[in-house]
Amino acid sequence: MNVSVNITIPTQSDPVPVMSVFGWIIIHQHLGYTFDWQLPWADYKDGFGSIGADFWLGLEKMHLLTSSQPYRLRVEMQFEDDLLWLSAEYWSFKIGDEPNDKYRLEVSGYSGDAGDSLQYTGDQNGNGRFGHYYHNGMKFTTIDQDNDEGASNCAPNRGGGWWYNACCYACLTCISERNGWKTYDEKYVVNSRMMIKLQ
Ligand SMILES: [Ca+2]
Repeated sequence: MNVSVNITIPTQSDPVPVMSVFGWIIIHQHLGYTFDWQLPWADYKDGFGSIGADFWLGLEKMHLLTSSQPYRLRVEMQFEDDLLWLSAEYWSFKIGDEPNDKYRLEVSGYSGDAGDSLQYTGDQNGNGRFGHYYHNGMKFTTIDQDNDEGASNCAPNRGGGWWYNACCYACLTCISERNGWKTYDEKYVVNSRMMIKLQ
């Protein structure tokens, strides 16, 4: 049950409208593949889209909220073909500041049925590109600001701004064949949303 609510962002005077689902605030929503997520740093910082459709709340607001009080993160995703909805939750979700941290991602306390694609360290045999796909602790990167661990910028070939490493195991702002949450499957994520709630 989605309802529109106004939230107050610490240090900002104007209330911000968002969609809320059972007390979870939607900070990102990606519906199908009509929206072009390849937007510059300024847009990812300030936010874009509309709350009932494709939507990004904005990194500065995410930072101000999650640095003022402890928040949880819930990611809900629908995959191609089987159209299953799966989820990944993190007990703690925090976005760093812009000057020092470039909106670094901090998550911990995973639970869910989609797998922990933000902290992927290779398979149980030690295979996989250990470390290259680990998103927790990464700075944010956009087409015009390369803060990722890859030799070049990960964003241009993948579609949108994200907490890339070198480059991604999870991406929810990418073009179809890159948009995924690969601890579940190699399938694309068709629809997704990220939501936060106070601990
Ligand atoms: Ca780079």
